[in-house]
Amino acid sequence: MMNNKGNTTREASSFAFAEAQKHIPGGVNSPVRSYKNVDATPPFIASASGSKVTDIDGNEYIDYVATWGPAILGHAHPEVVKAISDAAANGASFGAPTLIETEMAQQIKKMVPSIDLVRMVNSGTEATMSALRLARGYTDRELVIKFEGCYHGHHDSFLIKAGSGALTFGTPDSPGVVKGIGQSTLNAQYNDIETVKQLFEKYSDNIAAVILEPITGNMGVIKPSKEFIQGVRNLCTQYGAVLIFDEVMTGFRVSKGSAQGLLGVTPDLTTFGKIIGGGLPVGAFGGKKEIMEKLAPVGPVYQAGTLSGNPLAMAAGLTTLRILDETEGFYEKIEEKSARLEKGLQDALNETGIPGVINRVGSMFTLFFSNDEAVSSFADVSNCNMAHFNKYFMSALNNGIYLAPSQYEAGFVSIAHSNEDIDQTIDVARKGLKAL
Ligand code: KE4
Repeated sequence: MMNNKGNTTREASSFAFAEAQKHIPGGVNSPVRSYKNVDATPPFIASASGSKVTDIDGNEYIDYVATWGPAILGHAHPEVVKAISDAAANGASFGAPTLIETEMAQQIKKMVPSIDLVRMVNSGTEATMSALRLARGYTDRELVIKFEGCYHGHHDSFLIKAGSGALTFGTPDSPGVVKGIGQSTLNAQYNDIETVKQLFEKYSDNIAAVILEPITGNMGVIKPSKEFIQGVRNLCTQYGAVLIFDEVMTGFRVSKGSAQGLLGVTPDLTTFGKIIGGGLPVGAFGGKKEIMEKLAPVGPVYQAGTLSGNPLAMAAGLTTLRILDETEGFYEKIEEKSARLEKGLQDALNETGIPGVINRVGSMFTLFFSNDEAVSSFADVSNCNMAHFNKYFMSALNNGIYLAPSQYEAGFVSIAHSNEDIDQTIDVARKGLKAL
């Protein structure tokens, strides 16, 4: 609730955070939730419904974190809630094959034609880690090229100049990552095909895979140039490296066919997460039959998981994907909402004269506090005015708008966001920009 200064009070969250820090490192189960880089107390969320989240102080916020992407239908969608509760009534997990796992695989294949076979796991990290091992097993090569600022989860091979929380906390090379593993990871620059060419010319047939976010979200939203994304595809084909699109965030977010459907570039393997779990812990990796069949129990590359494909996560994820696939005009409608938000934010930037760039693809967006004309590289993001971001973020939070607490993240619009939500967001944004 608002105090007499027109700010939300978060007293209960402050107490809860102090208590949580006695029992959980940093009081959180994932670092970005700690608000450490914005030096504030994170609201402890009590519930969520549609486009809103409510904290334990009773403050309601219009939500653009969307639990970091999954909540494209909005929170507590009735059909998803029912699917989870119906599944739970039959038992949470069996550790045995179930019909719904096949239905889930069929649904993913229907929406993403590059997938011949797909394996379910329990997180995006597990998906990318497994996809990399598979690519190494398939090619009998070791090196992987990733891109500075891209984040693929916290697997050792990827915590080298990673994005998202690793960037936010300035720990691009996390302690504990075994030197040898780090040496098998090469970093190129996003949207700079020359840096990729140079690595292939130098390491040629030692490169097992190239992994990238086909549209980034973990250094904020950055679109690939056609020359870059097609160039990466061509180099992988030329040198026999496996091209992995990490679509954990973009999968079913930016279009029904994911980023690969939008960009018209086909990877060899794709990783998924977030939306395909409908809010429950799920990841997946899939792609060409000849590669996927190297995976145990068919082939020699081992990968496993106690709760992989469990009935509750499949129920939540399959219900979500079917709604996305079968609702007439779903993506057109969410595009309209997202474009309305983008236009309003751009108008607010223009009116206040605050330097900023908005990058948006479908319902994922980032407002960069940048003096540049465009933000299309990790270097551009690194030049952003972080002091402006932090002040803007706090103003939004104190006025009921729930954003990701880092310039290196994406915001997400759901189908549940109303025009009133969006117009209120724009008003609050204008107020925050004016105060900079
Ligand atoms: P998880 O292991 O967190 O499910 O997924 C890792 C991952 C892999 N690939 C991409 C493209 C991702 O965006 C992610 C996770 N995204 C972050 C948010 N930028 C998760 C939030 C967090 O770390 O708490």
